[in-house]
Amino acid sequence: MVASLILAPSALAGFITPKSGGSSNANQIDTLYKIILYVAAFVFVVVEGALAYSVIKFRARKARVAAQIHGNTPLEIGWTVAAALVLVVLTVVTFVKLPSIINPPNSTASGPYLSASLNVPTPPNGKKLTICVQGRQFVWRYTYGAGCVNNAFSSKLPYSYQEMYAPANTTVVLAIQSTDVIHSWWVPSLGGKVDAVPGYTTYTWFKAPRAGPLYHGQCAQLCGRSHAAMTALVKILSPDEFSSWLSRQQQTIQSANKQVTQLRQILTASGNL
Ligand SMILES: [Cu+2]
Repeated sequence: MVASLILAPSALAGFITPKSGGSSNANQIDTLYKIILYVAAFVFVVVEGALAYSVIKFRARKARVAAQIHGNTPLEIGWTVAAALVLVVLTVVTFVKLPSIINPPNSTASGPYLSASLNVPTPPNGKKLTICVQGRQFVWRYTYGAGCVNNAFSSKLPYSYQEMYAPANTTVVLAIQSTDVIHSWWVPSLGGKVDAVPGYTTYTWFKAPRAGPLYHGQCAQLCGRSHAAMTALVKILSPDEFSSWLSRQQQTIQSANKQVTQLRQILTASGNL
């Protein structure tokens, strides 16, 4: 019963293999992982099987003297070449798969997200949405829009904390930074795990195939006492829903700022500030 549960592929999915489904790079990482896992499992079974067979079949018995064999050239060449071939195949497969993991694909959504850059990963058609991810003890902050790395405050870009909103079918490039210690951005279903390092900007991307899902993530670098509380959520919306969410968010921030300004004026006037 337990064995059949363990052997069922669905029970294994996401347990000993990477999560996937939220973005094509996550799927490619998952596929590559499985290819290597299955090849390694096959080698393990063959080697351990031969070992177990030999240990049992040729075990010490009374009044029996074991044949002393020294060296077997064909066998030794055989397992050296076989091991080398396995490595060559895995290397080739890995390098064939790598571009689809590293390079962002084209956006399919016709959003107004066009931004060019020299050092940021950019899909071939140039259409992408840039979101800055800023780690700090102990929360993630997301700033939306091109220029979020340098001009987030002067451009008054909309932002949110902890829960990121992103459009489906759009290549979303994340520029990842930290304001204090090293954090690590990791939403398993969306692919790459990337460190947020103070003083540097690192990058990853995702392209969600459909609107609706809510993906869970967790800071993957021990960053202090409340590291465990540093979770992340990514909600995928349709491009239209995303646009209206973004303008709503901008209005909410503006009116909150207005209230703070008013409160400050009242407190200053009454001598309480
Ligand atoms: Cu952290």
